[in-house]
Amino acid sequence: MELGIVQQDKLSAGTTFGRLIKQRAGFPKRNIVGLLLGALALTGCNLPAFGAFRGATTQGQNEFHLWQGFILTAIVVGAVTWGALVYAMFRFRRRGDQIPKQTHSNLKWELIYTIIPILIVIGLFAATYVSENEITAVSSHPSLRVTVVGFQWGWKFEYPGGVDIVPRGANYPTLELPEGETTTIKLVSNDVVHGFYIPEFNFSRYALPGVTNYFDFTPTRTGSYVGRCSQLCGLYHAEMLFHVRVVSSAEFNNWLTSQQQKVTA
Ligand SMILES: [Cu+2]
Repeated sequence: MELGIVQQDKLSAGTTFGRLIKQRAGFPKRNIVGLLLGALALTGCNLPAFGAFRGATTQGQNEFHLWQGFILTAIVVGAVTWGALVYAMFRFRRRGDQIPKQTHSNLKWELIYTIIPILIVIGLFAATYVSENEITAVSSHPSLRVTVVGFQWGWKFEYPGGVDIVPRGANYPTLELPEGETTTIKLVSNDVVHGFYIPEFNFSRYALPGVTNYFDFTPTRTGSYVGRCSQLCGLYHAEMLFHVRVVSSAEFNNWLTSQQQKVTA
């Protein structure tokens, strides 16, 4: 009996903290949701990039928003999971030698923790499906068509009018693109598999021998970007660099005209 009293004391001491937690748990959930939404609204469009490029093309920005959505979902899932874990650790910690109330299964909660993850996966899948379709869509009337040829070890950019931009000595070739206009890229390889990768466009595509790939770039801001080969393709793979230069439409037309005149001259 005495042992029972001791246990009772231990229990009552333990429950003080439990009551505290209970009181805290009584903090209206609406307030927490409100706080989270408020924080999100305050940050607005300036949500962190979570390590990705924000994208210098409409396609790249689309990809970036998909990335943000995935990371935010992961943060919420992580917060809920870790929150539940830590709460359970303190709320239901061992308070004495008494065996706690034995419970078995809870249909409501089991349904909730089965259905919510399934809905999250469906949501992520749907968002990916929609975004990827938009990113890989090829315009039927692009402003410009450029053929990109990957070869061991360099890149060749073929513009209309017989303009070929190729590596010259130690100079990497530059892919010129007009800002705000859609360029369709036709990507091929002359020999082995190469990876046509422009990090700031959030875009990479294999250049495969015997396969022709098409995709669009619609640059949203002028500037210079780095391009590289993302597939180990042989001895001088590391030399497969190129520049990307996005200029205004007028500047681009001047450049292309002058290059075309050089061809005919
Ligand atoms: Cu390569």
